[in-house]
Amino acid sequence: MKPTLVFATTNAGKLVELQALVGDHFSLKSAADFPDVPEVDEDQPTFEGNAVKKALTYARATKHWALADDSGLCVDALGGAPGVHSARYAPTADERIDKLLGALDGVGEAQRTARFVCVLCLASPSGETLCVRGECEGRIGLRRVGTGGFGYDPVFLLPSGRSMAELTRDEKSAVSHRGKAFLALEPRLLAVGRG
Ligand code: ITT
Repeated sequence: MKPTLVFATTNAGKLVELQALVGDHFSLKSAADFPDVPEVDEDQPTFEGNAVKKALTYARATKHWALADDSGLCVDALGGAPGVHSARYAPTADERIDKLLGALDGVGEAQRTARFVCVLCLASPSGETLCVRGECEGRIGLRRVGTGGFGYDPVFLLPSGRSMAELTRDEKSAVSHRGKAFLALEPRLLAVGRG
């Protein structure tokens, strides 16, 4: 029987990407399957801090292995913002993109460099944690391109010139911050999956 792994996330976009990566090895659940677990206040100053907090909360409360993803977009011309505040930069995904494009109004192409960062934290029911980080370099485009992915993907341009939202799910995982973090965690996850 496959062990249970709880994705400590309420973000449907992350869930779809992570499901494709680990679904073969685990019986997967998400935060939606555990409505009694209180919402985690993501008040830590780092991606690592928030990822550990989310993973430990779910591992301890559910007594299962838990995996959390804390991620965001760091824009050089904005001093690394929105960073750990990416999900709360504005109320909706559309408004977040509008705010970002507005903040970069007048900033030339060469200065629009940015990176997506993802920290994955795996926590055991007894409270041990392992964190890995993945990053993806690119720049912020002048307008939205593409309909795939989620969040800031339509305005994140890869070195190829394509936006993240133009990639298929598998193409995105091959280059993305989340895909890279997952690769670093995969050996440990597979060992947990074997029991
Ligand atoms: P959980 O905490 O429940 O996992 P969340 O959306 O609040 O969901 P975060 O606090 O980690 O997650 O915020 C991450 C935000 O960064 C996310 O809402 C997007 O706006 C952005 N983001 C992260 N990864 C992204 C990706 O692959 N493509 C586009 N935007 C991304």
